[in-house]
Amino acid sequence: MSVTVRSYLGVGDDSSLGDDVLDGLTRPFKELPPKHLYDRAGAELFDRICELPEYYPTRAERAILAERSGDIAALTGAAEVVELGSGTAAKSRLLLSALAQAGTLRRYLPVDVTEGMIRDTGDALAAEYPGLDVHGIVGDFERHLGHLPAPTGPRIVAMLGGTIGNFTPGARRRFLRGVGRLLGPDGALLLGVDLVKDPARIEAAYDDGAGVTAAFNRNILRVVNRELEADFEPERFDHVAFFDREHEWIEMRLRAQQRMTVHVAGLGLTVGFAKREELRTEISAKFTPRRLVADLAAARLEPIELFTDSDALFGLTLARPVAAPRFRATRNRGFAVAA
Ligand code: SAH
Ligand code: AVI
Repeated sequence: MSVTVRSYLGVGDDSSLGDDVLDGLTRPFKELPPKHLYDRAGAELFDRICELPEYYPTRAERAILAERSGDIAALTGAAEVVELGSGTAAKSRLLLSALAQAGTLRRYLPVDVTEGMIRDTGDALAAEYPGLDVHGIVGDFERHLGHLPAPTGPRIVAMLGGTIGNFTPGARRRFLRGVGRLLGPDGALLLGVDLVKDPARIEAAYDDGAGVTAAFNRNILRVVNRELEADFEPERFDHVAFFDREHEWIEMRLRAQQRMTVHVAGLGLTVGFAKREELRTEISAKFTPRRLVADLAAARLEPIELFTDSDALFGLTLARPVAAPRFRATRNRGFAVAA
């Protein structure tokens, strides 16, 4: 058993917060990428969101994993699990236990921007699963996946919780193509996606009665204040969450209650907000089976299974690389796809 943790977030890098603030707050429609929601406080708020009555994705995905992890273990024979955006790996334990029980599990490789979470989760899992090697990567899954070691056996790359929905559609397909290259020939992708449903149900999940999601959303301003010496007053921004019916995604925004000027001393930047001006902090795309299959196909992946919970709220797909076509020469010196 061993626990190794490597960090690829360089000193002062903090997953490019400075660049993102400079880019995102100086354009006409202001935006910050959702990865900055997750410092330690943000990660704790996300854990509380997962327990909320309105936030169904975690419970639904946990139910699917509880029922199907044995099937996934049998279908993949996986020796290792790479988990992208692993968080506290609460649900991942269902999968790891099924693989351990099948006798194939050797290594777990969590990837997350939040360092404390990788360290704590790595130590906890190594203690829970005797003989398990943990190789944690503290980094940005959009920039640092090249640092993953080569597979040592059949590999599952898992992205749970619907995190894939936080990409815009073009970026999502590019990302999936990159992930496909990590699988190796006998690997599989395990992807959790929130499904399209009644917009009122989705909006309630992102605007809970206890105000936990609002606190999670405002926390991004606290991160910018702390890391870049900014003077945002988070309480002067309202939490906004609405379902965009055209794109079929939910958006989280922060709306300035009045006109204000914010200073980001660390960047020498002054930013003006008009009254009711909004800053987008997250999109969370919802999927139909058709959209999911099309995204996978664009990344040269094909579904082996699409599992859902009993209320069809959430989907968990197991996908594999599409076998490369084999070509044979034809008589007129063209090429045909071999059967
Ligand atoms: N997989 C867990 C956690 C989902 S929350 C679950 O299903 O409950 C999303 C997680 O992804 C957080 O832990 C966050 O820190 C991480 N994350 C978000 N953007 C990231 C990025 N660009 N690179 C690495 N980790 C990221
Ligand atoms: C992690 N991610 C998939 C969550 C989601 O549902 O998009 C984050 C979240 N945002 C608001 N509530 C939860």
